[in-house]
Amino acid sequence: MRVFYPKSHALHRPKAEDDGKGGRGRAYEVPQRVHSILAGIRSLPFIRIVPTGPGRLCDAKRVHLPWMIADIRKGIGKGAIDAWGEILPGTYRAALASVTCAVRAAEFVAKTGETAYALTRPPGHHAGRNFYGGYCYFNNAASAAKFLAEKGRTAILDLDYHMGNGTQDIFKWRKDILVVSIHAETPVEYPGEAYTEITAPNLVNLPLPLKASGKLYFKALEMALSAIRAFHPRFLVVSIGYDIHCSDPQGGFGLVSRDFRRIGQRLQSLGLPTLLVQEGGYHLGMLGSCARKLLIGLQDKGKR
Ligand code: OKP
Ligand code: ZN
Repeated sequence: MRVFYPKSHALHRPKAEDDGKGGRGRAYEVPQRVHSILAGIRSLPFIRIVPTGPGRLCDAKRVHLPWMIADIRKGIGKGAIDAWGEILPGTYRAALASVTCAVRAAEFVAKTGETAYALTRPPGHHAGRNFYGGYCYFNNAASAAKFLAEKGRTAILDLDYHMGNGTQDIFKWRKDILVVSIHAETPVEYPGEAYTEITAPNLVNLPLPLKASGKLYFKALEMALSAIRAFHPRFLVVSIGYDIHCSDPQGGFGLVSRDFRRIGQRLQSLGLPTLLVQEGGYHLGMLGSCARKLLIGLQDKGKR
């Protein structure tokens, strides 16, 4: 299994963020997230970690309108849909490196048929064709999926706690890309009412109540896997967010660390060339073990 991460992700280094109550609080989407995940998986014998270099404009252009890319590059901020799309001096370069990291990992998956993990940061699934926000600027998973869809039908499974409204905006109504998403019900949770209820024949939304139990979660996961099998894809892209862990400060279903191994096993059971793309997950002390268990589960050949 190959793990890619953008060398320059730390150019995007928010210190504080809107606390949703009219004030400022500590930033959650920080460089330490990548370091925590790398520390958790580094000793796995079956992975090779590959840092990726500067971003390529073409990777953002695959899924975003030119004005939106320029908006972020110049720091204008017109495309931001909320307070969590702040553009800092290093944001554009980090976000572009992040989307290219995902596409490079997709190139590896297409070439080898093996599994790859793109440790992208900043994340991407709230970025749509012409908008961004929720810590996201360019949609890493969507750009990678679009690349893969040129080679064959591609299913995206979004397992982040928050609904991937950007990914759904980009791919709604496409016949060759399926988007299945398990998330905490909006409008209660981010992204809120304005971005919920995207309906199209190729979108399968499986909203769960806040604090849904592990039992309910794995039921939803089985439904998601059925929908993916019925689509007969050639590739699988998984938007993974460790904010589904019960102790995450921004989310939390009733999942504990060992559940990530089972998630990995269930994903592996599809038998598809798979690309994992990092989205959320904000408990810095928990990210490493979640990632480690997920990758071990993906490697459990033939289990479950
Ligand atoms: C990004 B990802 C509201 C806080 C909202 C923004 C959440 C962005 C989540 N009290 N914070 O999907 O993990
Ligand atoms: Zn999230």
